[in-house]
Amino acid sequence: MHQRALWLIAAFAIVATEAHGQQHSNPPWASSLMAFEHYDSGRTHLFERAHFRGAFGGCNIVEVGAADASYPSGYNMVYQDPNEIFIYGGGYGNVPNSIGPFVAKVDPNTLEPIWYTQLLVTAESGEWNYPGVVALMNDDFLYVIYGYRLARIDPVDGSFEVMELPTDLTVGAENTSYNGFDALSDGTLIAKTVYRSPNCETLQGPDGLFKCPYASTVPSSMLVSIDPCKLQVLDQVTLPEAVGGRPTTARFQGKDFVYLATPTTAIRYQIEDGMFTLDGSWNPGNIYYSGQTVGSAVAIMNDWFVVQSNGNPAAAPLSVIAIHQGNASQMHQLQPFSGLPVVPPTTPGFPASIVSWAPMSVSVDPDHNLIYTADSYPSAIAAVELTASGLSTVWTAQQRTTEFLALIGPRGRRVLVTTDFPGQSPYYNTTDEVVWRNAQTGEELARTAEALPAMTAGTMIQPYYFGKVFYMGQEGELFSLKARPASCAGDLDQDGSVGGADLAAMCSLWGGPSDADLNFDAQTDGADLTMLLMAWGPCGTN
Ligand SMILES: [Ca+2]
Ligand SMILES: [Ca+2]
Repeated sequence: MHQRALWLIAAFAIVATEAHGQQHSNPPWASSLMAFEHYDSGRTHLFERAHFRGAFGGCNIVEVGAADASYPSGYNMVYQDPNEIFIYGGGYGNVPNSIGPFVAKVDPNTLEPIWYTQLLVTAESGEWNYPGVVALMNDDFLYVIYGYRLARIDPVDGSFEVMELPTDLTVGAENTSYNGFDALSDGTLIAKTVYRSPNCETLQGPDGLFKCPYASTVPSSMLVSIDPCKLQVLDQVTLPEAVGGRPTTARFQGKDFVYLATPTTAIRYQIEDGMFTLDGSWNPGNIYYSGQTVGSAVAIMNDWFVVQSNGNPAAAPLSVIAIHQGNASQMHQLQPFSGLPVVPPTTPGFPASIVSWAPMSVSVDPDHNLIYTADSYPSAIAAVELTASGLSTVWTAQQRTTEFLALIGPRGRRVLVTTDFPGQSPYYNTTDEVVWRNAQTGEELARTAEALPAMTAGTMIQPYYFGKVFYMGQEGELFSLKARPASCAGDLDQDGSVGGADLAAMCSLWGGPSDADLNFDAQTDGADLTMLLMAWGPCGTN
């Protein structure tokens, strides 16, 4: 009896840890599964505490729950814990119903808004409506950047204070937008502008960049540092060139840096007491091949700066580029898709010479020195390994996405989740499927059975607790998705059979939403117990 009790306690402990996660420290972000768009300041997109609850090497199905409420052009979500979740959106001014930036607190079970704060109606203000970001910091406030403003929001009721950020006088405030921010561990926010040409003021959202014939004539981007406590700008510098990708910060050898890919090279600034100093000693020279375009946001993988080229449509295949933070002359490059045929998807407005477009940035797994890359034109994604001798391709798979690649799960059980729209044109796809892949091998593990209304290009599947992810449709749809074994819904500890450990785990999670909510109704109750008992025994036999 005593032994059995201990065994049950052990089973409870394992499942409880998986269900709720330990409190991981990730300053300056709140300690949660997702407090920032890419979890950490290094933009790894690695969400270790989100789990894939399907089977590796088995048949999985995807359960879909849909919201009645509408959250137009959702960009990202952040969580304090499984019950306190928030969504930012409205920033794709070219999408129907996106009237301006909003943040909402969402009931995780019904997906209804608890509060909904419309920060600005850009149709009334006459401003460029372009996506920013929301983050939850370890001072327990939500910070959202949008246009040329930063708001600090009280997560309890959605009330907010707002500050205006520096704007460019030549294009005007109405054409200045800060596309996201990053932060140092002490909380200092780092943000950067993009500009819409005043000749393209009729174009909203990303159209203001991708469809504007004057997009290359805008001023060089501005980099600012902000004290979030005082809502004060600490420093501002003009970058050497216009930069599209969002800034990425890293602490290396005791110093704080911000890294950016420019249209010709990679640069970094050291940041001390909020002040920027361009570090000219770190200069990799030209990092692109002929025909390539500017890299998107940088990811930091251990000692390495990692970026992929072709953030804008390009006439040469994409490169993955790794540069050592300690010595910029140590650089590796690989074109993982250069051998693949490109059947031009005829994206309206893109020249016929285009063979590559990758609006997302890389994702990285620092535990395995693996880099995940995607290109919407050859319609492929890949895993690339960084070793002492350079970069090499581990696997490639046919998949067409314009989204970031979310990497979920603990070490040894990593899964890559992103969208796929086979046969459709990038930027103009009307539907998306969602695909889960074994991140080690590329093997497809699960896929939504039916196509969902399209996401906006350049967003990401949002990992959540309990094996779920959230999917934000561009016109306001919000779905929760959960992959699970087709024939073995009750195998909670994933040992290949449904038995006493799974029953014990379910009892420990009884009540609300949990990993043991097998029928996906946000309650762990008798209906789930019935499903578990019906599946009793080795997987695949019931
Ligand atoms: Ca089991
Ligand atoms: Ca249930």
